[in-house]
Amino acid sequence: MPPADLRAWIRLLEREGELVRIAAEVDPDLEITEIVDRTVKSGGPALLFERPRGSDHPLLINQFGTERRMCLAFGEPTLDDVARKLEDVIELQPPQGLAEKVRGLRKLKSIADSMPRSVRRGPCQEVVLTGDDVDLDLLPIQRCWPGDPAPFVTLPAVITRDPRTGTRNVGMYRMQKIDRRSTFMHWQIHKDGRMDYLASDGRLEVAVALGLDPVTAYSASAPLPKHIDEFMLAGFLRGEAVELVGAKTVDLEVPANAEIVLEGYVQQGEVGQEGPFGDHTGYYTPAEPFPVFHVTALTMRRDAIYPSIVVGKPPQEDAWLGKATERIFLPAIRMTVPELVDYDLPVAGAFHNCAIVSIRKAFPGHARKVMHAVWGLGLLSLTKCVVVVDADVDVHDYAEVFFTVGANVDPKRDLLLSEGPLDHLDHAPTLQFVGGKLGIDATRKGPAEGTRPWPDEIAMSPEVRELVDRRWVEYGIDLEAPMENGRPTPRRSLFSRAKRRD
Ligand SMILES: Cc1cc2nc3c(=O)[nH]c(=O)nc-3n(C[C@H](O)[C@H](O)[C@H](O)COP(=O)(O)O)c2cc1C
Ligand SMILES: [Mn+2]
Repeated sequence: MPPADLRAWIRLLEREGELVRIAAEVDPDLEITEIVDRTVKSGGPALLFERPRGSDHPLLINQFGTERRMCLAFGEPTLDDVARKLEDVIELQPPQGLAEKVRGLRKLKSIADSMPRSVRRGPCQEVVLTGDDVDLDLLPIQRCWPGDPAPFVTLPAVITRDPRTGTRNVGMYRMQKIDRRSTFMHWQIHKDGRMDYLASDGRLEVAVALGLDPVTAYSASAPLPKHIDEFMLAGFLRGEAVELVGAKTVDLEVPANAEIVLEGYVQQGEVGQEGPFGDHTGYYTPAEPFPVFHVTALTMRRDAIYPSIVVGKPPQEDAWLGKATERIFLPAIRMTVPELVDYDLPVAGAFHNCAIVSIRKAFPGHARKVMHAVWGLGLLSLTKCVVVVDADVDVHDYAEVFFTVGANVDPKRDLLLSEGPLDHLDHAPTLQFVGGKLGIDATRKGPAEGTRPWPDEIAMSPEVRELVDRRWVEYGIDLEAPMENGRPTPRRSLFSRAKRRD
């Protein structure tokens, strides 16, 4: 079972040798970033800074920084196992026999049990500061990069409600500190929180939860369709409903187990210049207008722990939050694109720059159909470059993908230049938000698509592979790289491979 709250998570990390406590006083102004950057890039542990300068609250960072910790957070051996849990309910079919009916009911119950549950009290409200007592200076908010003009809250779960439908949304949107009682709210143009803001008749109440159990924290970053409550996904993935308690000064509910909660509101038309910010693109996002978030209450546990994350030139800690989404959403994508076998969003591509997709190709033009499907799917629609390969290519093995693109592509015939919406943070297009897209069809073609017959790829016969496997010791050749399916495992660069589906 995944950890119930941030403290249970910290205990688990400690038991697993995955956390280091730093007793020395360290400055949240830049110094922590440099420490974390080095730690993340060498696959190091989560860090609990016990004495961040200027604050009584410890700061937790790099909790998500490796695949192993991400799997510990979800309580599953691999991220594909997390995805399989969802696949099970997504693919629920009318049951046949009695045994299947019982299994089906159990699955339906797991969905019903995922709905958030209201409770009367929560540790997140042990301390309640309202009005003039609200003071963001109490928290060790990090200034991450030298060009950042102020400290930024970087790991928040921002809770809003759609004024028309009443549906809750939870998003992870960074918040630049303005003063003791206000921040900016950086919901980008394609995000659900911003839709709620635009739908409001002036003022929109907002609550921000900080320091959650890791699955609920992850769920804030999950790109669910607008009408689905991210806390429901969290409840499902945790196997236990998220418990919510009524906020003190706004009509919203917040996770009872949070370390810290900020309550308040944004007002339409009240915007200021947010940024620049050293962003996950590896560049500074220039200053842009975003709404001001007024904090009406700061509630917290008595000895609250403040969670943070640093983004920047990839790979950074957010790589594994992105990889979790890549894996967890595969079954959902397959619902609409069933020919899709697997996909990979390279960390170095900052997730929106490139998608590698493998398909079971069944008809001429099929690769192009899938490119358009990707460009029509949720936030994947912002993908700048889509590479399509056949089902037998391992999309997580970038050397194999590069080989396939080089070998199978006639640039004149196989590149599709299109256009459409692009990521808010993409600085390359001439206009912000919209620009060119590239599709690369690296599948095998043939006469049906108007080309010469396609040659066969070279492969040794299975009998000879088995023979050599059997006799290997006899030859006395000591190879360093272990064999995998009869060939040496390719050397993979950092983060190039999330675990392959079985
Ligand atoms: C560490 C981290 C920081 C993020 N910061 C922002 C941000 O400042 N603004 C934003 O719009 N999205 C940001 N995102 C991405 C959103 O959280 C993500 O797109 C999510 O789907 C938004 O929720 P929504 O789909 O309900 O709008 C961030 C993601 C992570 C992992
Ligand atoms: Mn959403």
